[in-house]
Amino acid sequence: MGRFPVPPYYTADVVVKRVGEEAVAINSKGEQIAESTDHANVIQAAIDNLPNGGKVLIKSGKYVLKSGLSITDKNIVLEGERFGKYPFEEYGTILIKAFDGDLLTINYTDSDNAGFALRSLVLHGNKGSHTGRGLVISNAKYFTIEDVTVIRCDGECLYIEDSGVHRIVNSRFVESNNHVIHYVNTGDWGWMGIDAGSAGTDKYVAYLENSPGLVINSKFYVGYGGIFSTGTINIVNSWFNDFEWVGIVVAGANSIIIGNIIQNIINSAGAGDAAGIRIQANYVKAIGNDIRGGTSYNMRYGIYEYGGNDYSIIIGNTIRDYKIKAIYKAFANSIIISNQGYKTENHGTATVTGDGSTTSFTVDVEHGLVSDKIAAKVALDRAGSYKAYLVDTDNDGFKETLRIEVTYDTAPADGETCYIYWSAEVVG
Ligand SMILES: [Ca+2]
Repeated sequence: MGRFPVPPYYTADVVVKRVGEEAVAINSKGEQIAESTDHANVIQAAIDNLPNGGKVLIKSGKYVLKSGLSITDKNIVLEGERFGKYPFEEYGTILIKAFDGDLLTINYTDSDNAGFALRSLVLHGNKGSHTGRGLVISNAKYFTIEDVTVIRCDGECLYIEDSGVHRIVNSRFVESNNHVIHYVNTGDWGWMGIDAGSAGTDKYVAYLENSPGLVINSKFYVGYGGIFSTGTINIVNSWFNDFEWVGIVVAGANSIIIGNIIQNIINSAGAGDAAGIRIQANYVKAIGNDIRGGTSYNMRYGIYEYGGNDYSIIIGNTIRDYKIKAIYKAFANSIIISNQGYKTENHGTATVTGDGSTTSFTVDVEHGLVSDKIAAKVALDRAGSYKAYLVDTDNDGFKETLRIEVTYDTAPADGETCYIYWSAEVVG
Protein backbone atom coordinates (compact mmCIF):
# COMPACT_ATOMS: atom_id res chain seq x y z
CA MET A 1 0.00 0.00 0.00
CA GLY A 2 1.45 3.37 -0.97
CA ARG A 3 1.14 6.81 0.52
CA PHE A 4 -2.01 8.86 0.30
CA PRO A 5 -1.95 12.60 -0.01
CA VAL A 6 -4.11 14.37 2.56
CA PRO A 7 -6.31 16.93 0.87
CA PRO A 8 -6.38 20.26 2.67
CA TYR A 9 -10.04 19.90 3.67
CA TYR A 10 -9.13 17.16 6.12
CA THR A 11 -8.91 19.34 9.18
CA ALA A 12 -7.30 16.69 11.30
CA ASP A 13 -3.88 15.73 12.54
CA VAL A 14 -4.41 12.13 11.50
CA VAL A 15 -6.91 10.75 9.02
CA VAL A 16 -7.98 7.12 9.06
CA LYS A 17 -9.70 5.66 6.04
CA ARG A 18 -10.65 2.34 4.54
CA VAL A 19 -8.70 1.21 1.48
CA GLY A 20 -9.72 -2.21 0.25
CA GLU A 21 -9.52 -4.67 3.11
CA GLU A 22 -7.25 -2.38 5.08
CA ALA A 23 -7.54 0.69 7.20
CA VAL A 24 -4.76 3.25 6.80
CA ALA A 25 -3.76 6.21 8.97
CA ILE A 26 -2.14 9.27 7.43
CA ASN A 27 -0.67 12.19 9.33
CA SER A 28 -0.88 15.86 8.43
CA LYS A 29 2.37 15.68 6.48
CA GLY A 30 0.80 13.07 4.23
CA GLU A 31 2.85 10.29 5.77
CA GLN A 32 1.22 6.94 6.27
CA ILE A 33 1.74 5.98 9.89
CA ALA A 34 -0.20 2.71 9.97
CA GLU A 35 -1.94 0.27 7.68
CA SER A 36 -3.47 -3.10 8.47
CA THR A 37 -6.44 -5.35 7.97
CA ASP A 38 -6.64 -5.11 11.77
CA HIS A 39 -8.59 -1.88 11.79
CA ALA A 40 -8.43 -1.42 15.58
CA ASN A 41 -4.64 -1.36 15.43
CA VAL A 42 -4.71 1.39 12.83
CA ILE A 43 -7.17 3.57 14.75
CA GLN A 44 -5.23 3.01 17.99
CA ALA A 45 -2.00 3.99 16.22
CA ALA A 46 -3.71 7.17 15.02
CA ILE A 47 -4.78 8.00 18.60
CA ASP A 48 -1.35 7.20 20.00
CA ASN A 49 0.36 9.43 17.43
CA LEU A 50 -1.75 12.41 18.36
CA PRO A 51 -0.44 15.28 20.44
CA ASN A 52 -2.69 16.79 23.12
CA GLY A 53 -5.17 19.04 21.37
CA GLY A 54 -5.01 16.93 18.23
CA LYS A 55 -7.74 15.32 16.20
CA VAL A 56 -8.25 11.99 14.47
CA LEU A 57 -10.74 11.99 11.64
CA ILE A 58 -12.04 8.53 10.81
CA LYS A 59 -13.46 8.69 7.33
CA SER A 60 -16.82 7.17 6.50
CA GLY A 61 -16.80 3.39 6.33
CA LYS A 62 -17.08 0.22 8.38
CA TYR A 63 -14.17 -0.64 10.65
CA VAL A 64 -14.10 -4.06 12.25
CA LEU A 65 -12.42 -4.05 15.65
CA LYS A 66 -10.73 -7.21 16.89
CA SER A 67 -9.58 -5.45 20.05
CA GLY A 68 -10.66 -2.49 22.16
CA LEU A 69 -9.67 1.13 21.58
CA SER A 70 -8.42 3.35 24.39
CA ILE A 71 -7.67 6.98 25.03
CA THR A 72 -5.57 7.45 28.17
CA ASP A 73 -4.47 10.82 29.57
CA LYS A 74 -4.94 12.55 26.23
CA ASN A 75 -6.97 15.66 25.40
CA ILE A 76 -8.00 14.90 21.86
CA VAL A 77 -10.88 14.85 19.40
CA LEU A 78 -12.00 11.57 17.87
CA GLU A 79 -14.31 12.34 15.00
CA GLY A 80 -16.10 10.35 12.33
CA GLU A 81 -18.19 11.46 9.43
CA ARG A 82 -21.85 12.00 9.89
CA PHE A 83 -23.93 8.87 9.67
CA GLY A 84 -26.99 8.69 7.51
CA LYS A 85 -29.61 6.06 8.07
CA TYR A 86 -29.80 4.11 11.30
CA PRO A 87 -28.33 1.63 11.97
CA PHE A 88 -26.52 0.14 8.98
CA GLU A 89 -26.00 3.11 6.76
CA GLU A 90 -23.34 3.24 4.12
CA TYR A 91 -22.37 6.84 4.61
CA GLY A 92 -21.06 7.08 8.15
CA THR A 93 -18.15 6.01 10.31
CA ILE A 94 -19.06 2.74 12.00
CA LEU A 95 -16.79 0.88 14.40
CA ILE A 96 -18.06 -2.69 14.76
CA LYS A 97 -17.00 -4.80 17.71
CA ALA A 98 -15.73 -8.28 16.85
CA PHE A 99 -14.20 -9.22 20.21
CA ASP A 100 -15.28 -9.72 23.83
CA GLY A 101 -14.53 -6.60 25.89
CA ASP A 102 -15.22 -2.89 26.00
CA LEU A 103 -15.24 -1.13 22.64
CA LEU A 104 -13.81 2.31 23.52
CA THR A 105 -12.30 3.11 26.93
CA ILE A 106 -11.33 6.65 27.91
CA ASN A 107 -9.63 7.42 31.21
CA TYR A 108 -7.38 9.91 32.95
CA THR A 109 -4.97 9.76 35.84
CA ASP A 110 -5.87 13.34 36.79
CA SER A 111 -9.44 14.38 36.06
CA ASP A 112 -8.52 18.08 36.29
CA ASN A 113 -6.39 17.62 33.21
CA ALA A 114 -8.97 15.53 31.38
CA GLY A 115 -10.99 16.53 28.34
CA PHE A 116 -11.86 15.11 24.97
CA ALA A 117 -14.52 15.23 22.28
CA LEU A 118 -16.20 12.43 20.39
CA ARG A 119 -18.20 13.35 17.31
CA SER A 120 -20.19 11.69 14.56
CA LEU A 121 -19.33 8.08 15.28
CA VAL A 122 -21.31 4.85 15.44
CA LEU A 123 -20.00 2.35 17.99
CA HIS A 124 -21.65 -0.97 17.23
CA GLY A 125 -21.50 -3.51 20.05
CA ASN A 126 -22.70 -6.66 18.31
CA LYS A 127 -24.38 -7.91 21.49
CA GLY A 128 -25.59 -11.23 20.09
CA SER A 129 -22.02 -12.29 19.37
CA HIS A 130 -19.74 -10.45 21.80
CA THR A 131 -19.74 -9.48 25.45
CA GLY A 132 -18.53 -6.17 26.85
CA ARG A 133 -19.62 -2.57 27.01
CA GLY A 134 -19.66 0.16 24.38
CA LEU A 135 -18.22 3.47 25.57
CA VAL A 136 -16.54 3.43 28.99
CA ILE A 137 -15.26 6.64 30.59
CA SER A 138 -13.43 7.00 33.92
CA ASN A 139 -12.11 9.96 35.87
CA ALA A 140 -12.82 12.45 33.08
CA LYS A 141 -14.13 16.02 33.00
CA TYR A 142 -14.77 18.74 30.45
CA PHE A 143 -15.75 16.43 27.64
CA THR A 144 -18.31 16.54 24.87
CA ILE A 145 -20.05 13.72 23.06
CA GLU A 146 -21.95 14.87 20.02
CA ASP A 147 -23.77 13.02 17.26
CA VAL A 148 -22.52 9.68 18.57
CA THR A 149 -24.48 6.43 18.42
CA VAL A 150 -23.68 3.45 20.64
CA ILE A 151 -25.84 0.44 19.86
CA ARG A 152 -26.35 -3.25 20.61
CA CYS A 153 -24.01 -3.83 23.51
CA ASP A 154 -24.12 -6.81 25.81
CA GLY A 155 -23.04 -4.59 28.74
CA GLU A 156 -23.95 -0.94 29.07
CA CYS A 157 -23.81 1.12 25.88
CA LEU A 158 -22.50 4.05 27.96
CA TYR A 159 -20.77 3.62 31.33
CA ILE A 160 -19.24 6.61 33.13
CA GLU A 161 -17.68 6.58 36.60
CA ASP A 162 -15.89 9.02 38.88
CA SER A 163 -16.22 11.79 36.33
CA GLY A 164 -17.41 15.39 36.21
CA VAL A 165 -18.60 18.19 33.96
CA HIS A 166 -19.66 17.06 30.51
CA ARG A 167 -22.33 17.39 27.85
CA ILE A 168 -23.86 14.78 25.59
CA VAL A 169 -25.76 16.24 22.65
CA ASN A 170 -27.81 14.73 19.83
CA SER A 171 -26.65 11.21 20.54
CA ARG A 172 -28.20 7.74 20.72
CA PHE A 173 -27.70 4.82 23.08
CA VAL A 174 -29.83 1.87 22.12
CA GLU A 175 -30.08 -1.82 23.03
CA SER A 176 -28.27 -3.45 25.89
CA ASN A 177 -28.67 -6.60 27.94
CA ASN A 178 -27.93 -4.36 30.96
CA HIS A 179 -28.80 -0.75 31.77
CA VAL A 180 -28.35 1.16 28.53
CA ILE A 181 -26.66 4.07 30.35
CA HIS A 182 -25.02 3.67 33.76
CA TYR A 183 -23.37 6.48 35.75
CA VAL A 184 -21.52 6.09 39.04
CA ASN A 185 -20.23 9.04 41.10
CA THR A 186 -20.36 11.43 38.16
CA GLY A 187 -21.77 14.95 38.55
CA ASP A 188 -22.47 18.16 36.65
CA TRP A 189 -23.48 16.60 33.40
CA GLY A 190 -26.12 17.51 30.84
CA TRP A 191 -27.88 15.51 28.18
CA MET A 192 -29.56 17.51 25.44
CA GLY A 193 -31.42 15.70 22.72
CA ILE A 194 -30.35 12.19 23.53
CA ASP A 195 -32.30 9.13 22.47
CA ALA A 196 -31.92 6.05 24.67
CA GLY A 197 -33.86 2.80 24.86
CA SER A 198 -34.19 -0.97 24.90
CA ALA A 199 -32.70 -2.00 28.26
CA GLY A 200 -32.19 -5.58 29.37
CA THR A 201 -34.67 -7.53 31.51
CA ASP A 202 -35.34 -5.73 34.82
CA LYS A 203 -32.90 -2.96 33.82
CA TYR A 204 -33.27 0.79 33.40
CA VAL A 205 -32.60 2.82 30.32
CA ALA A 206 -30.54 5.15 32.54
CA TYR A 207 -29.33 4.06 35.98
CA LEU A 208 -27.65 6.97 37.75
CA GLU A 209 -25.91 6.36 41.07
CA ASN A 210 -24.86 9.44 43.00
CA SER A 211 -24.66 11.31 39.72
CA PRO A 212 -26.52 14.63 39.72
CA GLY A 213 -27.26 16.22 36.35
CA LEU A 214 -29.70 17.66 33.83
CA VAL A 215 -31.79 15.97 31.15
CA ILE A 216 -33.52 18.13 28.56
CA ASN A 217 -35.43 17.42 25.35
CA SER A 218 -34.52 13.76 25.38
CA LYS A 219 -36.26 10.48 24.75
CA PHE A 220 -36.28 7.24 26.78
CA TYR A 221 -38.09 4.03 25.93
CA VAL A 222 -38.47 0.31 26.68
CA GLY A 223 -37.12 -1.14 29.92
CA TYR A 224 -38.07 -1.98 33.48
CA GLY A 225 -37.81 1.75 34.12
CA GLY A 226 -36.79 4.90 32.27
CA ILE A 227 -34.49 6.83 34.61
CA PHE A 228 -33.48 5.84 38.15
CA SER A 229 -31.47 8.53 39.91
CA THR A 230 -30.12 8.66 43.45
CA GLY A 231 -28.53 12.06 42.81
CA THR A 232 -30.35 15.35 42.37
CA ILE A 233 -31.67 15.38 38.84
CA ASN A 234 -33.55 17.86 36.70
CA ILE A 235 -35.59 16.24 33.96
CA VAL A 236 -37.18 18.75 31.62
CA ASN A 237 -39.38 18.44 28.53
CA SER A 238 -38.48 14.84 27.85
CA TRP A 239 -40.43 11.83 26.67
CA PHE A 240 -40.73 8.45 28.39
CA ASN A 241 -42.50 5.54 26.76
CA ASP A 242 -43.12 1.85 27.36
CA PHE A 243 -41.83 0.72 30.75
CA GLU A 244 -42.53 -2.39 32.73
CA TRP A 245 -42.63 -0.78 36.19
CA VAL A 246 -41.98 2.95 36.27
CA GLY A 247 -41.10 5.93 34.10
CA ILE A 248 -38.87 7.88 36.50
CA VAL A 249 -37.61 7.00 39.99
CA VAL A 250 -36.51 10.13 41.84
CA ALA A 251 -34.34 9.12 44.79
CA GLY A 252 -32.27 12.31 44.93
CA ALA A 253 -33.47 15.16 47.15
CA ASN A 254 -34.35 18.51 45.53
CA SER A 255 -34.87 16.99 42.10
CA ILE A 256 -37.17 18.74 39.62
CA ILE A 257 -39.27 16.81 37.13
CA ILE A 258 -41.01 19.29 34.86
CA GLY A 259 -42.98 19.24 31.63
CA ASN A 260 -42.33 15.64 30.65
CA ILE A 261 -44.58 13.19 28.83
CA ILE A 262 -44.61 9.78 30.50
CA GLN A 263 -46.72 7.11 28.88
CA ASN A 264 -47.46 3.40 28.62
CA ILE A 265 -46.55 1.84 31.95
CA ILE A 266 -47.15 -1.79 31.09
CA ASN A 267 -46.92 -3.54 34.50
CA SER A 268 -47.48 -7.03 33.14
CA ALA A 269 -46.22 -8.41 36.48
CA GLY A 270 -49.04 -6.58 38.26
CA ALA A 271 -46.79 -4.66 40.66
CA GLY A 272 -48.98 -2.86 43.18
CA ASP A 273 -46.92 0.32 42.98
CA ALA A 274 -46.26 0.65 39.25
CA ALA A 275 -46.27 4.36 38.47
CA GLY A 276 -45.33 7.11 36.07
CA ILE A 277 -43.15 8.93 38.59
CA ARG A 278 -41.96 7.41 41.88
CA ILE A 279 -40.75 9.93 44.46
CA GLN A 280 -38.54 8.58 47.22
CA ALA A 281 -36.58 11.63 48.37
CA ASN A 282 -37.18 14.95 50.12
CA TYR A 283 -38.15 18.19 48.41
CA VAL A 284 -38.91 16.76 44.98
CA LYS A 285 -40.93 18.91 42.58
CA ALA A 286 -43.14 17.28 39.93
CA ILE A 287 -44.68 20.06 37.88
CA GLY A 288 -46.68 20.08 34.67
CA ASN A 289 -46.02 16.51 33.61
CA ASP A 290 -48.40 14.59 31.37
CA ILE A 291 -48.71 11.01 32.64
CA ARG A 292 -50.80 8.52 30.66
CA GLY A 293 -50.72 4.95 31.90
CA GLY A 294 -51.93 3.60 28.57
CA THR A 295 -55.53 2.49 28.28
CA SER A 296 -54.73 -1.19 27.82
CA TYR A 297 -51.92 -1.22 30.37
CA ASN A 298 -51.84 -1.62 34.09
CA MET A 299 -50.27 1.45 35.72
CA ARG A 300 -51.50 1.70 39.32
CA TYR A 301 -50.62 5.31 40.09
CA GLY A 302 -49.55 8.36 38.14
CA ILE A 303 -47.28 9.69 40.87
CA TYR A 304 -46.31 7.53 43.84
CA GLU A 305 -44.68 8.77 47.02
CA TYR A 306 -42.65 6.12 48.76
CA GLY A 307 -40.47 5.70 51.83
CA GLY A 308 -39.62 7.95 54.72
CA ASN A 309 -39.21 11.15 52.73
CA ASP A 310 -41.30 14.26 52.53
CA TYR A 311 -42.04 17.76 51.24
CA SER A 312 -42.94 17.02 47.63
CA ILE A 313 -44.48 19.73 45.52
CA ILE A 314 -46.83 18.16 42.98
CA ILE A 315 -48.58 20.77 40.89
CA GLY A 316 -50.34 21.00 37.56
CA ASN A 317 -49.82 17.48 36.30
CA THR A 318 -52.28 15.74 33.99
CA ILE A 319 -52.75 12.10 34.95
CA ARG A 320 -54.81 9.58 33.01
CA ASP A 321 -55.32 5.81 32.69
CA TYR A 322 -54.35 4.89 36.24
CA LYS A 323 -55.89 1.80 37.85
CA ILE A 324 -56.03 2.91 41.49
CA LYS A 325 -55.35 6.59 42.02
CA ALA A 326 -53.72 9.40 40.13
CA ILE A 327 -51.48 10.32 43.06
CA TYR A 328 -50.50 8.19 46.03
CA LYS A 329 -49.74 10.61 48.84
CA ALA A 330 -47.54 9.10 51.55
CA PHE A 331 -45.74 12.20 52.81
CA ALA A 332 -47.23 14.36 55.57
CA ASN A 333 -46.04 17.70 54.22
CA SER A 334 -46.52 17.40 50.47
CA ILE A 335 -48.21 20.21 48.59
CA ILE A 336 -50.49 18.65 45.99
CA ILE A 337 -52.73 21.06 44.10
CA SER A 338 -54.27 21.70 40.70
CA ASN A 339 -53.62 18.32 39.12
CA GLN A 340 -55.94 16.90 36.46
CA GLY A 341 -57.10 13.44 37.56
CA TYR A 342 -56.61 14.25 41.25
CA LYS A 343 -59.02 16.96 42.32
CA THR A 344 -57.99 18.88 45.40
CA GLU A 345 -60.12 21.93 44.61
CA ASN A 346 -63.60 22.16 43.15
CA HIS A 347 -66.46 24.67 42.85
CA GLY A 348 -69.98 24.89 41.48
CA THR A 349 -73.41 26.48 41.57
CA ALA A 350 -76.53 24.93 43.12
CA THR A 351 -80.07 26.32 42.80
CA VAL A 352 -83.31 26.26 44.74
CA THR A 353 -86.70 27.39 43.43
CA GLY A 354 -89.06 29.41 45.61
CA ASP A 355 -92.80 28.80 46.13
CA GLY A 356 -93.65 32.15 47.70
CA SER A 357 -93.76 30.93 51.30
CA THR A 358 -90.87 28.50 52.03
CA THR A 359 -87.72 30.10 53.48
CA SER A 360 -85.58 27.04 54.30
CA PHE A 361 -84.09 24.69 51.69
CA THR A 362 -81.54 21.85 51.68
CA VAL A 363 -79.30 21.07 48.69
CA ASP A 364 -76.71 18.30 48.31
CA VAL A 365 -73.72 18.76 46.02
CA GLU A 366 -71.01 16.23 45.28
CA HIS A 367 -67.73 17.90 46.07
CA GLY A 368 -65.82 15.54 43.74
CA LEU A 369 -62.58 15.75 45.71
CA VAL A 370 -60.03 13.02 46.41
CA SER A 371 -60.43 13.39 50.17
CA ASP A 372 -63.38 14.09 52.49
CA LYS A 373 -61.23 16.21 54.76
CA ILE A 374 -62.18 19.47 53.12
CA ALA A 375 -63.07 23.08 53.83
CA ALA A 376 -65.95 24.70 51.94
CA LYS A 377 -67.09 28.24 51.25
CA VAL A 378 -70.67 29.17 50.34
CA ALA A 379 -72.23 32.43 49.13
CA LEU A 380 -75.99 33.09 48.70
CA ASP A 381 -77.34 35.47 46.06
CA ARG A 382 -79.93 36.92 48.42
CA ALA A 383 -80.01 37.66 52.15
CA GLY A 384 -80.05 34.63 54.42
CA SER A 385 -77.96 32.25 56.44
CA TYR A 386 -76.68 28.73 55.82
CA LYS A 387 -74.84 25.83 57.32
CA ALA A 388 -72.75 23.40 55.31
CA TYR A 389 -71.50 19.98 56.37
CA LEU A 390 -70.34 16.66 54.92
CA VAL A 391 -72.55 13.59 54.55
CA ASP A 392 -71.90 10.00 53.47
CA THR A 393 -75.16 9.45 51.62
CA ASP A 394 -74.27 6.01 50.28
CA ASN A 395 -72.71 4.76 53.55
CA ASP A 396 -69.42 3.68 52.01
CA GLY A 397 -67.31 5.47 54.60
CA PHE A 398 -66.43 8.41 52.34
CA LYS A 399 -68.32 11.68 52.75
CA GLU A 400 -68.79 12.57 49.13
CA THR A 401 -71.61 15.06 49.67
CA LEU A 402 -71.51 18.68 50.78
CA ARG A 403 -74.95 19.39 52.28
CA ILE A 404 -75.98 23.05 52.36
CA GLU A 405 -78.99 24.09 54.49
CA VAL A 406 -80.18 27.59 53.63
CA THR A 407 -82.63 29.88 55.42
CA TYR A 408 -83.47 33.08 53.54
CA ASP A 409 -84.55 36.22 55.42
CA THR A 410 -87.64 36.39 53.21
CA ALA A 411 -89.31 33.65 51.17
CA PRO A 412 -88.27 33.62 47.50
CA ALA A 413 -91.19 34.31 45.17
CA ASP A 414 -93.07 31.45 43.58
CA GLY A 415 -90.91 30.19 40.70
CA GLU A 416 -87.92 32.36 41.65
CA THR A 417 -84.52 30.69 41.15
CA CYS A 418 -81.99 31.35 43.87
CA TYR A 419 -78.33 30.60 43.34
CA ILE A 420 -75.93 29.08 45.86
CA TYR A 421 -72.25 29.35 44.97
CA TRP A 422 -69.79 26.94 46.60
CA SER A 423 -66.17 26.01 46.53
CA ALA A 424 -64.28 23.31 48.42
CA GLU A 425 -60.67 22.40 48.98
CA VAL A 426 -58.88 19.42 50.46
CA VAL A 427 -57.18 20.23 53.74
CA GLY A 428 -56.03 16.76 54.76
CA1 LIG B 1 -69.90 7.90 50.37
